[in-house]
Amino acid sequence: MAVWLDEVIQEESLLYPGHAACAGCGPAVNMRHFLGALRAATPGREVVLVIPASCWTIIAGAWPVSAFGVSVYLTPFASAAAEASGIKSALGQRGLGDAHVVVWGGDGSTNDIGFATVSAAAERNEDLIYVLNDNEAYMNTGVQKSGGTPEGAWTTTTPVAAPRKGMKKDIDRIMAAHGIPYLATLAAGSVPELKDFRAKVTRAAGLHGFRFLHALGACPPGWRYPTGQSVEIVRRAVESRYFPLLEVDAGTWRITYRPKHPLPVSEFLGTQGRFSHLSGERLALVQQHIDERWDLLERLEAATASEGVTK
Ligand SMILES: Cc1ncc(C[n+]2csc(CCOP(=O)(O)OP(=O)(O)O)c2C)c(N)n1
Ligand SMILES: [Mg+2]
Repeated sequence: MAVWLDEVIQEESLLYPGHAACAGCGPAVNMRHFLGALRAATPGREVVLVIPASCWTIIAGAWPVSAFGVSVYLTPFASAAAEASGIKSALGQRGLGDAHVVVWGGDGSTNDIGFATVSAAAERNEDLIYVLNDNEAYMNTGVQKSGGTPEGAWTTTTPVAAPRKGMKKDIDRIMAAHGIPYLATLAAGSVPELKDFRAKVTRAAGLHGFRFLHALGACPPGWRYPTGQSVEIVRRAVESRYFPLLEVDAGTWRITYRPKHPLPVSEFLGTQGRFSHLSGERLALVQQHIDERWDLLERLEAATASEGVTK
């Protein structure tokens, strides 16, 4: 008990209370657990957070104050992964190469505007942890559609009369195709999910090279629901297979959590105003796409497990 309390107190000093996130901000919960798990896995190792333009530019606070107990470096969208590569190299030259350099990039930044440098850093296998902080739209500028916005969703640029066409970019398969050492999805919706989340951060912390962590974070103003429901909504995202928990470790795909009785996806979508215009055929189509992606993941799991992996 005492050890557990001690860990929590240490985590308090990584993201301080009083930061500028909205009430109920899912990514703030993820940040707290990510930094806590990283610190617990590698005590004493410095952490440098590299944050492209996003809600987190604001949440971090304006100099000379900071909401973080770790170093923070703010960048434009397009250069975050390149600047992080440079920071890692410069720290190495100064004998500080042990530090974790972490990019915390939004879905707009990662899928769209900053993707060129993300892909290049992955291809060079830079020694970075890249966290995709996925709240499924450009939230800081008022909810515009990004490549990470899901099928059928309302945003200010995909209004109810013409909601998001096509499916969310499959960034996990795109990043895995770079042959990176480790990729995992993270969600903090329930205690088993949290254990899975923290185990994956621990795994990533112990590896070298480009590690990609894709964290789903619920956003009350952007997804349109009351602030107290963020954790339950993320739990439903996992239980409905809307957001599968998986990892790709040295090329081997693994679904890390299988809902025993998967919820219909409508039980996730129905919690949020951004989907309230969907019904009938549209809902059935979303369910079909969710089922197809799960089948694909199972095939990837079976194929990489039986054939072995060459890296
Ligand atoms: C090149 C460029 N285009 C647009 C902006 C304006 N802008 C700042 S934050 C932001 C939203 C970022 O969305 P995302 O990456 O998903 O992060 P979130 O705000 O959702 O955390 C935008 C569009 C910018 N800073 N730079
Ligand atoms: Mg976003």
